[in-house]
Amino acid sequence: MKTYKKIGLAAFAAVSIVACKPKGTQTAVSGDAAEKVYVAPGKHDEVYNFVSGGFNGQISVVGLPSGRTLKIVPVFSVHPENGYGFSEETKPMLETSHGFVPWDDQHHLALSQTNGEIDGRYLFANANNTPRVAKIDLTTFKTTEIIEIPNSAGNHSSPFLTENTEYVVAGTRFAVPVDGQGDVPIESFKENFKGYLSFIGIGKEDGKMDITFQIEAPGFNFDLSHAGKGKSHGWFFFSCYNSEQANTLLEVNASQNEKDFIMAVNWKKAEEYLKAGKAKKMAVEYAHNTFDESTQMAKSEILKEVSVLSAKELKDICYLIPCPKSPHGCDIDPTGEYIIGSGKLAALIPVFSFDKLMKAIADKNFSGEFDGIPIVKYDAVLHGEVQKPGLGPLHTEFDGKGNAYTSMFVSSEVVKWDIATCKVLDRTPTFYSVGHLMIPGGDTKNPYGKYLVAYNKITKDRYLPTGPELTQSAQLFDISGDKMKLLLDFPTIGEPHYAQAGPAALFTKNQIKFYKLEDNKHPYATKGEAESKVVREGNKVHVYMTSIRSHFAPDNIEGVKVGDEVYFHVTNLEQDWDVPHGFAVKGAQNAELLIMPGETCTLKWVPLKPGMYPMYCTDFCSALHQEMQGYVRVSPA
Ligand code: CUK
Ligand code: CUA
Repeated sequence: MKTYKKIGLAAFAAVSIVACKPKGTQTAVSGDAAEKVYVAPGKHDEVYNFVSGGFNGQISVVGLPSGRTLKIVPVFSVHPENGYGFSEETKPMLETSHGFVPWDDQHHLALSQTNGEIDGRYLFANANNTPRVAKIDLTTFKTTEIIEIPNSAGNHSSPFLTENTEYVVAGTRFAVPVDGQGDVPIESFKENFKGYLSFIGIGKEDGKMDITFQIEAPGFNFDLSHAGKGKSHGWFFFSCYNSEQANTLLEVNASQNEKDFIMAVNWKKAEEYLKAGKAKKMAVEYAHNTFDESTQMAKSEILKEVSVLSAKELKDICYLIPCPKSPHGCDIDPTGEYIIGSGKLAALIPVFSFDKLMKAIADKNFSGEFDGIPIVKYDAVLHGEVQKPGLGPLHTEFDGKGNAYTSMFVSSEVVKWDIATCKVLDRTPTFYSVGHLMIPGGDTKNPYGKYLVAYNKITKDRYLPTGPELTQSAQLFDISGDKMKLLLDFPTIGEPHYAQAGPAALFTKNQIKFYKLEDNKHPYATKGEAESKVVREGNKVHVYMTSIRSHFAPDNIEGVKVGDEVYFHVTNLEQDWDVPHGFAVKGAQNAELLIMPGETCTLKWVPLKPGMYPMYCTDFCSALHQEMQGYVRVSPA
């Protein structure tokens, strides 16, 4: 760290590409680590950790402190293991205005909150590539809703939520021309490219997502954000930068401000303007996909309009706080007073004060404006700067005891500092190049504390090699004492970015163990073997099929012809926890089905050649599982 001051910006940029191994650091595993992470056979973990899958597109559920993977929740990528995106019921979940998009890049997660605390109801997730936000129902761990974000490209600044889950918010990563008007010269950035922030309202009772309004801001690229809480409830804070040179920044005191900001957004004020009819209706196209738990069918609708408020015209909903050098993370402490911007290339971490921001806005203590948005003076809103925190600050979380923890990507470490004094208290190496870090409840009003998990970008020598691609990984630290202590390394599914976590009891209390057969309103449900049948409608063949330990009904099917569209609607008649049945047929173009007790799932198959096609249950369900099979005879057309 000694040489830190002497590294010029150019050198800094170079090291930021290749992360360095922390110096002089042995693997300092805590002496009592084994005891602290050991969860005895048959015992449950203390915490649920929901981890983003990055380019894997899914979310994994990990128990802490053991690091055991409990489940992969399919969200934005098809998942052959349980037929997500392959079954007729779930295909509509992956529809977009660009058609069926069966993959995405999933980075950030947000657990629903009530009064600023995790309430265990929903988990929200973003898709970066084709901009979407998903909702996972935590009673079933199923993705039940996906909404596409119009006027947006790269949905990285998302999802972030307000303290009562009034809104889930998504900012565009790429400034873009509005939807439908994208065929313009790239040179016309200044006139045509805008940065949109989407406020997705969450229904109080049904949890349904609806894009209540968008705010049209200048051509910024938005990065991470967090909502205000407590005293700052009603505000949102986004880190942002303007990668193009087209702007009106010349009026600004350039040395300090450069071109990077935290944008403070007064969303309560925006709501007032919306109510007062100040929004314009804009024609757009975006998909809204919902999974109906009673029929167990998803449907996809294309919506065609969105309400847009202009930050420039309305003047007092957006303000810019200068923030040095490519801010990435933007985090709000549990009290709602401190706003922490992490400039990836900055040599310090600025901490802004919400009270000072309010005063600066009231006093119009501005240094200029950027495309109509006032810029408050850096010094007027600064609480303090954390000096020499390390290299490459990215993300900050909190323990609720007045401490902040920031990930340092370039110097591969986590740094603990005191929010009041901005003094560094402790630092610990990570292996290697930590991106996000996460403390259970660490972005809420009431952090659970105790653990910190670092999600690392590179593992190099930490695990058994597996060819050119090595596992991604997380590291668990004990933060209950003054010093952070390394407890455990554990591999992750895909590339982990952000994660969320909370005490297990918040989630276990709501679990649904199976679906009640009597409540199954699926149009092709078969509620008893006596009702099983094969129905032909033109070239469509509907097989109303049941599964129960250990047979299918019907299990021998004749009368199917080459080129028919065969739909196997399989209802699992079991009414007990943890008894799924699988279903697969030879040559089927889709994946298998994995049908939960009381559920109906549908596999579509178009046989291309005459012959005898075996089908079978893929999930070992009883001693007679291997007998759970049948035949489909396919005759020439
Ligand atoms: S990003 Cu991954 S390290 Cu997409 Cu939140 Cu900061
Ligand atoms: Cu049902 Cu194996």
